[in-house]
Amino acid sequence: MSKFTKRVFSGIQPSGKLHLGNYLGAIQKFVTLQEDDSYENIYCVVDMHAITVAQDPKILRARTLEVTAAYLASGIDPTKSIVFNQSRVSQHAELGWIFNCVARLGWLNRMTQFKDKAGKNSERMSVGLYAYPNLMAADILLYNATHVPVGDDQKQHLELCRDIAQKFNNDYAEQIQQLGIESDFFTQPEPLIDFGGAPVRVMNLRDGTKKMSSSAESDMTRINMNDDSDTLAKKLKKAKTDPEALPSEVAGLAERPEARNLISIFAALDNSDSQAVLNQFGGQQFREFKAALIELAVTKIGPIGDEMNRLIKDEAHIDTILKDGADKARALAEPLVKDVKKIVGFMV
Ligand code: AQP
Repeated sequence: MSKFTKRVFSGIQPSGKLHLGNYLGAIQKFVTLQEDDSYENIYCVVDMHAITVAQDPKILRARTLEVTAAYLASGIDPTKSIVFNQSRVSQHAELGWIFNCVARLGWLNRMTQFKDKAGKNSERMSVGLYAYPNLMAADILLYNATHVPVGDDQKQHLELCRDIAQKFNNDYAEQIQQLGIESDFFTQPEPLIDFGGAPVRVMNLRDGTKKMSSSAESDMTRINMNDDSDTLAKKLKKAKTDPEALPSEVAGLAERPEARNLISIFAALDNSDSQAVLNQFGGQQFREFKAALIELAVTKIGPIGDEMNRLIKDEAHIDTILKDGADKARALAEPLVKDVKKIVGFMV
């Protein structure tokens, strides 16, 4: 009997530079959860998702090492959490295919991330990018995860994952029972989106209406986790603001996306909330606030970036961690997929 009552799964794609959105929306939460003994934590580098868009194989390897280094440098401890890369555990692909046959086209047609990424070129996009949420559901349900820490942008995919779990449980209720399983086969996972003071969504530094993202062309739109202190300071100094002084109440940020973003970044880095930050800086000009934000960001993110850069140089060490993690993940995934195969009627 496992000592854990809850199981966490989450992942990050090795598809671009890791930024502050990935840190505050995901990695910082992973570290918090790891400290809670009731959770068993599984953190994946989801390399199979990274090939859904055009990619360079030489860079994919480097990015996989970089995401792993970011996990470790942020405080994820491979002796406490399972850390591995997705493609090493083939059960992700097997369950992903079965879910392609469970999910409905109408469900996927509603996914806004595909629409955002494909734009007007949807005909030219890979089938993989379209079916991405089915593989994401497989990633989570393969471990019957109870909780999934993600940024707000992933909420819709999480809902689809829950729909897939429910449809599978319903469609195969009889076979599940025949296997001697009394309850639902797949657990409905709960998203963990807004906790620990993290902002719901970290926005682009040059346009507060867009999310901070690795695919934005200009590097000035984001803070990379391994930016050095000078770069970090330069980007925050140049971050877009407006001419007004900072308000004293959160309501005063409603029509001011850039101000709201910088305040919520400060709050997340400081483990506080936006109102507490405004209590301190309300009425002041951006220049004073930005100086404090730069100091805080350099203190919090600077050491993580330095440690990432140090770890990346030791490829063998990182690869050993990923291999060991994959062995542990496979031990959990293999029996589950075997049961799924029996349930759908495959000869195993
Ligand atoms: N801006 C963000 N604010 C809060 N959370 C964010 N996440 C990403 N961007 C933000 C969270 O980071 C985790 C990993 O994300 P991913 O690897 O699946 O990539 P993504 O969401 O596609 O991130 P990018 O950098 O924005 O990539 P592109 O540019 O390709 O869209 C997730 O938990 C996500 O919520």
